[in-house]
Formats: sequence, structure tokens, C-alpha cells
Amino acid sequence: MSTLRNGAARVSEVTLPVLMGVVNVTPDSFSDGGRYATTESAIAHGERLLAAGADILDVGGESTRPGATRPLVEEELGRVIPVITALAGAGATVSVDTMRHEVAAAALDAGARIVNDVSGGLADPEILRVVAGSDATYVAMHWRAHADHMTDFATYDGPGGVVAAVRDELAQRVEAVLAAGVPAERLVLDPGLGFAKHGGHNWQLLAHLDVITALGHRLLVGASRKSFLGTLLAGPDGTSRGVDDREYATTALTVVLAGMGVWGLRVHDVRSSRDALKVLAALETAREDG
Ligand code: PMM
Repeated sequence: MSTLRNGAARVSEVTLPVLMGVVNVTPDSFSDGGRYATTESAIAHGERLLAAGADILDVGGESTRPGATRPLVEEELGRVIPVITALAGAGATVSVDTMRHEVAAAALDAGARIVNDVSGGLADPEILRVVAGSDATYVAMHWRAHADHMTDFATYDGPGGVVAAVRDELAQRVEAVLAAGVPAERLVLDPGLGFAKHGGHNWQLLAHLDVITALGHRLLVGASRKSFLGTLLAGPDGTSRGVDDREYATTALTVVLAGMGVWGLRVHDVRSSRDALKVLAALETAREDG
């Protein structure tokens, strides 16, 4: 097994995805809100994720859970910049999960190499100029509205439903990103599971991911611990499975999505996904050896 320039591991003809470990420096994220809200706890968490096999650490200071209100720019900067400075300074490949150009610019100055923008440049188009003026990779996710009212936009009634809508809306984002001067090889697309999407929409997107792949860009997918998995695993009384109890389902999706050739997976528990990818790598090596 060799390591490619983008950090992905190539095994024979199969390229396994990179693992992006989540470091949410927020008091209110759905999956881990408040656990790593201090600089020290966030840095320690990032170090644990690296030890567990993360290729990238995704540091974010704004919760995007449905209904969340936005922090001030100063608050967001105060949350992420010290964490990025420490983790990038220690040699980690860091991405910043932000929709704001001020935060993206400061994060790149602090050593981040990827800008993960869940709005794909819609929340703050100026962010594209910041990325274009750097050598950073840009993740453009499918997004329709801020978290406080995104569920109002979870309607996909056109021909082809959610899959065609996400494809077409991402294609428009690609045009805007390229027009701003970010080269195609620095662009990664993300279908945005759970963002203005109900459970069934997420499953449709996962089942037809090839339609999004056909846009011709690398894909990142964030399914980890999301509520559509809680719904899938609901108890007999219909109660959604708790956020901490969705790890096996997340790992199952890691295996499936690796088989679909995605470039990256954004996960909270890096160890379980890394173990799963090691299984795939061992199988591929054994096949190669005959
Ligand atoms: N999901 C969340 C936050 N950031 N970024 C990308 N690129 N893709 C995602 O699916 C995504 C994201 C929300 O999850 P969290 O609250 O656990 O971070």
C-alpha cells in the first residue's frame, strides 16, 4: 500500500478515502456539542483523532444543527484560531469548517490547508476570493439556508427529486467557484447530508451518489452520527437512537462509501472508520497477491 499526494491510500486499483476527523469547538453541535468547547479540550481531542488515524482535522466554531443560531464572527474566530494554530503547528493537516471569509482567511494564516464551507459560497461569496488567493483546497457542500430555517427548504418536487436538485445546485456552485478563480483540482464537492434534507432525501442521495460523482470532482461525505441514522435505528416505540449510539451504522456507511470511490469521509469516531478501511486494504492486498 502506498500513500498518494492527497493523503488517500492506494491499494492496488482501489483508492481508499481520507478520513476527516471532526473537532467541533462549539457549545451546541448536535453530535458532540459542548464536549470540546474549550481550546485545551479541542486540541486534546484533535490529538486523539490523529492518533486514531485521522488524515485531516476539521475544526469548526459554528454549529449547523437544525435551529442553531449563528455565533458572532469574533466568537467564531476565538473558538477556532487557537485550536488551528496548535494543531497545524504540530504538523496536522487542518481544515476549517466555516462559511465566513474572515474566518477562512484567519484560519489559512494560522496554518489550515482546507476550507470546508457548508454553504458552498452562498452564505458569504467573498470566501471564494479568499480561497482563490491561497493554495487551499475548497470543499463546497450542498446548502440552501442557514440552520435556523433550513428545514423550510427541504422540498425537492422537481423532476429527478432530491438527487437531480442537488446535482444541479452543486453544478451552479462549481461554476461560481471556478469563476472566482479556484482551480478545479482544488475543489471537493459534498452532497450535504442532513442540510435542508429529510431522512429519505439522505438515503436517495447515498443510493445515487454516482450522479453527484458524475459532476467530475472529488467527493466528501458527512454521514457520521446524523439523525437519519438515529431514525433508521429507532427503538420499537419509535424513539430515535441516541447520537452516541449510531457508530456501527456510521462505520457501515464508511465501508459502503469507500467502495463507491469517495475521496473523503467526515467522521466523529475516527478509530472505527480507520479499522474498517484497514479491513478493506487487507482484502485488496490479499487479492493483489493472488
Ligand atoms: N456536517 C456537519 C458540519 N460540517 N461539513 C461537510 N463538508 N459535510 C458535512 O456533512 C458536514 C460538515 C454537521 O455535523 P456536526 O455537527 O457533527 O459537525
